[in-house]
Amino acid sequence: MNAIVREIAVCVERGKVDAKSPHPPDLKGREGADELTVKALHFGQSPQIILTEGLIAGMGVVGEKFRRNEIYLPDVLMSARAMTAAMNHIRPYFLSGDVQHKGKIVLGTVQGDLHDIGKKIVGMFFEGGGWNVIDLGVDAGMEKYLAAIDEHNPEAVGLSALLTTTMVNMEKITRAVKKKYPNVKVLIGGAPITEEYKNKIGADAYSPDPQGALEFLNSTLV
Ligand code: B1M
Repeated sequence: MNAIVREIAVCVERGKVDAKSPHPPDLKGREGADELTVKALHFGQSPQIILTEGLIAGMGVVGEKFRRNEIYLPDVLMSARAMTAAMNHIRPYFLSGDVQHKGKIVLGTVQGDLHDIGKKIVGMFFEGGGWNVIDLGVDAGMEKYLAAIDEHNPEAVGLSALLTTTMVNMEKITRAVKKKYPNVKVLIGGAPITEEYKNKIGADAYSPDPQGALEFLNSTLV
């Protein structure tokens, strides 16, 4: 793997945001995810590789360490900041040149859940694939989804959840959307979600990754 991409993964893993950041102390003064991502792009590194082999790989290690109690919530938060700083630089590369959008999708992280990194990546893929994304942010409940559908008249809604305790909130939102707007497709995803769960709650599709989610929109709605 490219050395800069490996360094970016380490910055996400260690929560090193940028050169100014004093955290972690042993990397003080060194470039962080912010500067290294700019550098990698400058040297022609593919944004896709930076995303998957740098950012997502680094965050995978964070998740493992957090699960084993080797790091704590403030460390995870710093890693999320480092990842967000880097994503701000690669996002423009995922944007579609299409002026004419294929359609609209309302996207959010469900009620009670504050994890938004994966949802933002999925949104980036949708935008890159020519879809107009209405992002409801995090902690979005049924009323927020229904109001957004009413206002924007989208072809689909996307629900993301990262916690086993919040994925249950997808059911209420899905059933309300399908009842009031039967033609609007409901697509769900996030680490704890499965195909069985999708069937149980009556959603139209589940994808474990952004590529599959985009494929669903393109194959079903275009
Ligand atoms: Co939290 N957290 N967290 N966390 N966190 C997890 C999810 C956890 C697995 C960590 C662990 O124990 N190993 C665990 C959940 C356990 C469970 O329920 N099964 C956990 C926990 C317990 C918690 C708290 C409860 C901790 C606490 O307070 N004691 C708390 C809950 C807060 C809340 O939401 N109410 C909490 C808080 C946080 C932070 C705020 C510190 C931070 C989030 C910051 C942010 O998002 N802005 C955070 C983080 C960063 C993580 C981990 C480490 C990384 C998540 C992430 O960004 N992954 C995570 C462990 C892990 O996942 N390895 C963990 C990278 C991202 C690219 O992947 O989000 O899976 P992901 O998205 C993927 C796919 O899932 C898919 O595509 C994305 C791109 O590849 N996808 C979709 C996602 N949404 C989709 C939608 C689709 C289709 C595909 O269609 C619509």
